[in-house]
Amino acid sequence: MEEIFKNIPVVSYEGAASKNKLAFKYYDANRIVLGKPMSEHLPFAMAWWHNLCATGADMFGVGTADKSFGAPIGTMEHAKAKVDAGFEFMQKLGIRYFCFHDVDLVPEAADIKETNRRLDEISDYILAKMKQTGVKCLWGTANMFGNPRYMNGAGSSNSADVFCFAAAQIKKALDITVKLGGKGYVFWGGREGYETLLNTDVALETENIARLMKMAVDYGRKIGFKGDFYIEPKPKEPMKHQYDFDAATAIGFLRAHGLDKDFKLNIEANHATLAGHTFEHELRIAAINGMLGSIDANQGDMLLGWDTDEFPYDVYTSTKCMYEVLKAGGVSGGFNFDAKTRRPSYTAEDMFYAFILGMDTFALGLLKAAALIEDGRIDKFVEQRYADYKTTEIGKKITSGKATLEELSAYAEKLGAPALPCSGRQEYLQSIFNEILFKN
Ligand code: XUL
Ligand code: CO
Repeated sequence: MEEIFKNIPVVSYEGAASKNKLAFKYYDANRIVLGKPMSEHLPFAMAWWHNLCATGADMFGVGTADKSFGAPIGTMEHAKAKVDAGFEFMQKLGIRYFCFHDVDLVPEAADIKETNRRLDEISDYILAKMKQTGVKCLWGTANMFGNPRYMNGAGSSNSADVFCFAAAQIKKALDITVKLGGKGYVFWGGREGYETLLNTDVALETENIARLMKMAVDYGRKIGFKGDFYIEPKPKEPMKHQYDFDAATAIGFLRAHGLDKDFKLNIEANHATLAGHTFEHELRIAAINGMLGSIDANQGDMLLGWDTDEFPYDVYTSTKCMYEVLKAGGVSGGFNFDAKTRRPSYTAEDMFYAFILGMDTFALGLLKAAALIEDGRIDKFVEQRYADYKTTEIGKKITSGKATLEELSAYAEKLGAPALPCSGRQEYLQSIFNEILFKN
């Protein structure tokens, strides 16, 4: 097999002092952090769509990057060239997982039977590469937003025929995910939402989405899928209102429809910020509800109100993310770089620099989050802040669920007026965060 990225060597760890552009400065796969190698804390994944398919095209212009990998675009030869490029890329970076949409893998044909045949062919080809390299599939999904038929959504479409087409695509994407041993299956409801209530039956649409998910669970379990289904919340874009607005909304939806045993969440940083939350907020909400499944690692731009899908470089945020992940005992899924190089970063080298940046940013985040936990001052502060509920009789009664309003009212009357709660000490805690972040 001819090498595709000829001028790129295998990327290895050289430490923070290295000036080698093609080396990791912080990601040291075998370094033990809190009892586990970095590579186990950080099961990184490559997104097929951004890395192997996207050319940097936007609403104002055609792509800048050449992703032909030496084959004519739109052919099965090209689909295979992408597999070759993807596996070489992952191996050179030590990336152990990939994620895909069905139509990232093959060009969609006019007839679904032919698309499915192509998917069978390409998945055989991918499977052979997986066996040779040990690279694994993190998750698969069906693209139910790109084709014009999904203009009103998939499960939420007003057309029953489109709904059936979505079901067919999910069935095949699940077949391929299971064939490739995927750990998860994602529902990102890109167009599962609406533009105006004037033409929308929200009750029917949301119930139909749940019906489609239930069918996916039933079929997946029937064919031996043991992994987690994920909802990937996002509040808007492409639709104005999307039903899976944020983690709390998605959890409520899953519970309301009895899907919470089979589903977890795939939390994406840039989706969190679009929802007006921080990444760490969404991770915390998922984690405390037992639903932290997987992570789409990227970042947005606070000056732009859309999903810019940038490679993560903000170490404050990656530290806060890893703090949540460590506290939650890790993720069952992984860290998929749902991120693309900027339009002017159009060369093959840029793809590598982007992953080096992302992997180093998360490695630093992991190291700093572990240091925050080992330092213990922040944890101790939080524990003391809520000490009432562990140490006082009345506090313990409240958390045991045995207190009544009458009793608490009598207690309050006896007290006359409560003392002010203790100081929140935000500035002091932030100074600890900085101290740890910038300490060598
Ligand atoms: C879109 C997005 C998707 C999902 C998979 O914003 O994040 O790429 O991750 O469909
Ligand atoms: Co995503």
